[in-house]
Amino acid sequence: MLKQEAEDGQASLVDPNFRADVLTGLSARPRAIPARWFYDRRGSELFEEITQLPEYYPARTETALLREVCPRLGIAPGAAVVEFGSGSSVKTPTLLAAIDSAAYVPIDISGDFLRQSARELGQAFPGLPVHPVEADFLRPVPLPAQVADLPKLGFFPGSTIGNMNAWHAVDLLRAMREWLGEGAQLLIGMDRVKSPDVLVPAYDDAQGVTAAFNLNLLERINRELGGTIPVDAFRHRAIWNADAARIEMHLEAQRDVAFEVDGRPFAIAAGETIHTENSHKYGPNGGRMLLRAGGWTPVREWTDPDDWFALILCEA
Ligand code: AVJ
Repeated sequence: MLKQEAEDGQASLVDPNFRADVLTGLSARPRAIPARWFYDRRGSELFEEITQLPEYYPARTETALLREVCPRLGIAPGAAVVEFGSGSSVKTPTLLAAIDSAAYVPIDISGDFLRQSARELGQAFPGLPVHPVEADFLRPVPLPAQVADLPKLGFFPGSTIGNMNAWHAVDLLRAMREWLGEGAQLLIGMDRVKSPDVLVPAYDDAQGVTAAFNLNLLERINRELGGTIPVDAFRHRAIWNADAARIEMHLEAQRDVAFEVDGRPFAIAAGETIHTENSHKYGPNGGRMLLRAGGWTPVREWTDPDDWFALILCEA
């Protein structure tokens, strides 16, 4: 990794995969950059703000569901809880308080955010060993040796699985099954298909927090990859793609722009977009089918009264 000197004088590391994904994505047609690069420190903070928005129903719906469901999960004591994409671990205490777990392994791509929330969680659950893993869980994740012999409960909330198209989701589910091992269980949150009148505002809120979250990707490119992107020339767009059953987020150029990233020139015409995120939504059958294709057997499923969000417990 290459050292990058930030404005505050702190050296930080630029992930070579970030550079590669950005350069490839800006050159591709349609232009697209994977959503996982939203989550630098600022992006992770903005995402936490999104979860507090009145329009963003998934977070509060899932949190309420977890409160109701966790005490009735019937997980055997002594499991290691392995959370994929733990972020600030806001939902985790609800799970950890309800089951008698032996260890907690949060995995996240945003390192300093991860360590801070791991510390806070350790304080909230004294005596519970916490083993944070800074990793992109889309690549093979080595689980800490300390939990090797414990039964595993995978925790994959937030409908993060929705960021992937079906074949990548299946690959990831199969990989999780490998990492978690024989006899593992998985508790996964999946967002349901619903009216675009509910979906679109959830990704295009009145306060513009989601817009800031999307645009922060361009700021991050400028910060970390020596970019000269005129961020104010881009506008946040959220659209419901009914055929693919997904919300798409884009950054649309409002005028012709020319800029450099990592010394390479790019030109984007007015009206062209950079596709930055997919958030796939699943019906009950589609969701269960995806899990089965990923090697997991759904054993119990819970939804909120509106059927907006589902929590599914699976067995390997
Ligand atoms: C974290 C992927 C579940 O798709 O709802 C929220 C990310 N993007 N608002 C989602 C997100 C814009 C979120 N996930």
